Amino acid sequence: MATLDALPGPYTFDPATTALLVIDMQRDFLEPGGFGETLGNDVGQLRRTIAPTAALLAACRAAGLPVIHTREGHLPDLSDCPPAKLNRGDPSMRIGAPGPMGRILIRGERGHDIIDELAPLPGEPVVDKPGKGAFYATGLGELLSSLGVVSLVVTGVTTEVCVHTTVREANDRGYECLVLSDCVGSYFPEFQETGLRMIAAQGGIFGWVASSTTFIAALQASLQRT
Ligand code: TIU
Repeated sequence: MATLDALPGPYTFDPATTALLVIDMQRDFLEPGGFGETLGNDVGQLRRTIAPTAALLAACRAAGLPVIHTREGHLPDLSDCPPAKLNRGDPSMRIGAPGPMGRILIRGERGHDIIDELAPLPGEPVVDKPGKGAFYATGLGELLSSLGVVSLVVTGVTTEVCVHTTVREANDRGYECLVLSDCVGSYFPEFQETGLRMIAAQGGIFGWVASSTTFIAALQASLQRT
């Protein structure tokens, strides 16, 4: 077992039953010229997560933790995209519209894929999800059960949208979630701060929050003891 300082209090996990879940580190959200920037967002707010997430991936892979990536996106015929999600915003920038890196948030397009810096290794599962949460309409729950995972270390973008939705889904399903503050990002600094506070508030209503360096140190210390 390993324990680390977190908010609202110590987070204890067993590396043998813990997985890293990296949410939606896709070009459309993170790269200049992508969907996120097209919507008027500052991708720099998200790009600061790349370096710490790369270090985290290296540490988790070295420790033998399962690493699972997700991507938000839709089938080319949009049959998995409900009208309530599709018919929002400027029609020229909607899901499925031609964007700077292919059709926006469509599976198979360049913008939909994960950024090169954090590319999945062969064998690492990539869960394609049509919603904001990673459990809705995916096989993630079955995958985690098959791996015997009970604790989730969650990173990715954006803090208040897909990370939050996924953590709430996971919390309701009984997973103990640790969100790493420097490895999650929002286009809006105030949502980043409040989003993290909401997770750890009320005694950890959705989970725990710590920095990636704190988690990596606890992970490596626990493995040295075994
Ligand atoms: N992955 C994810 O968070 N999808 C979004 O659409 N996020 C926004 O903040 N828009």
